[in-house]
Amino acid sequence: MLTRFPMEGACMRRYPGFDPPEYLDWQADPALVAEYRARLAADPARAEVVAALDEAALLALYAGMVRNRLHDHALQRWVRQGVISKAWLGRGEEAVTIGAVHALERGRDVVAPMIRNAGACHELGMPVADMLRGYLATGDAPNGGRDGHVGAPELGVLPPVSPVGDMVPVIAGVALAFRLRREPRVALTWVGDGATGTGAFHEGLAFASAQHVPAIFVIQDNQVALGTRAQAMHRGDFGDWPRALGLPGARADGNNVLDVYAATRLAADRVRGTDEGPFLLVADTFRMGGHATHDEAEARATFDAGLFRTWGARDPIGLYEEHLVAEGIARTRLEALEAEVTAEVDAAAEAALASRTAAPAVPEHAEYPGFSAGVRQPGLARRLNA
Ligand SMILES: Cc1ncc(C[n+]2csc(CCOP(=O)(O)OP(=O)(O)O)c2C)c(N)n1
Ligand SMILES: [Mg+2]
Repeated sequence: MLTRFPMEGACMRRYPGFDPPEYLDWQADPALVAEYRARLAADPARAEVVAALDEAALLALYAGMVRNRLHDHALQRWVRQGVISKAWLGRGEEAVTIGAVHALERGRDVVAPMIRNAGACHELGMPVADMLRGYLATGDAPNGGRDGHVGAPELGVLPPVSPVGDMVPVIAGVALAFRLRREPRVALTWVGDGATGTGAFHEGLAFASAQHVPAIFVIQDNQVALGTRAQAMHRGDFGDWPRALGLPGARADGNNVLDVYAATRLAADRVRGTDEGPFLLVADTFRMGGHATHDEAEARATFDAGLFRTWGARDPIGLYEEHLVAEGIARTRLEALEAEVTAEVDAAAEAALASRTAAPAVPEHAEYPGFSAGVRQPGLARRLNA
């Protein structure tokens, strides 16, 4: 039985020590709930997409965001316990990942998440235990324990890479293949506000644009990159970029899962099987913590506390709960679903930990033919380190 932290007007359990302080005693601000619901009614095309969602689909979006947050809590717990040294979280940005992924066709479309979009993996079918095994680098992790980046190409999820922006040209290529083969499939990747400054982003987008590929690029504008505020990196507004680039585009409230869902679905409908793409979607949100678990305090010291307050009040899970309740879904229904997902993630964490003894890391997995042989050349390692 779950012990529930302050419950009045909120559903999801809050976790002192893991949740950002702004989420701990989260109470819905009626004005923000009204704004959230008004946003969904404002655009008739998006409203129609949302209206077509049945209760099961609405609840799946809820479960997906809760799963995403609890996956992050599991990682935070391990960092605290010294099981792993650090983790990258998607806290406060769950709606951008979950809304976009649910709008795609599972088993057909392909996504390339950033590490902050880990929720894409579990929502496209990767067991949470496998995602966690990736962090533990066990021999049975999806990538054999090679590093912390896991994906499942067979499920349509490419593994993330460290160089930010690099998945833009990759996804452009995937989408080009779809177009050349005349397959009605869509490829999507998220790009951070910081990563929009890379050459890879601009080159990839220019290529995708010239080739009219069926891709969606989501600028996930969480307003910060490492310890730098977006204004220090950019002038102007991302909302102007689609027009500047001559591309179809739109803006979504990145803390409103249904708005992201509808915007992505409309974008996918537009580029699927046509030469209208690519589509550039700008999603506004905020990183409710550090770049990763190691610099939470630094982020708090660097960025204005008002930002955390403003965006903390817009917790994408809390606001969605209020919307669902206003739509007639009982809080007890949401609580039961949350309990189910909590049990699922707890069991996944246990299973992943068990892999450390059942399937320890395999040193040979760290070797790549050619490259590893090269590094073993006499003197090369010393020269590389020089
Ligand atoms: C090409 C490249 N340059 C620099 C880095 C170092 N780096 C890692 S994350 C990061 C900031 C990314 O910010 P943003 O794109 O806004 O994504 P966010 O972390 O906010 O999700 C940087 C500069 C990198 N990984 N790759
Ligand atoms: Mg950013």
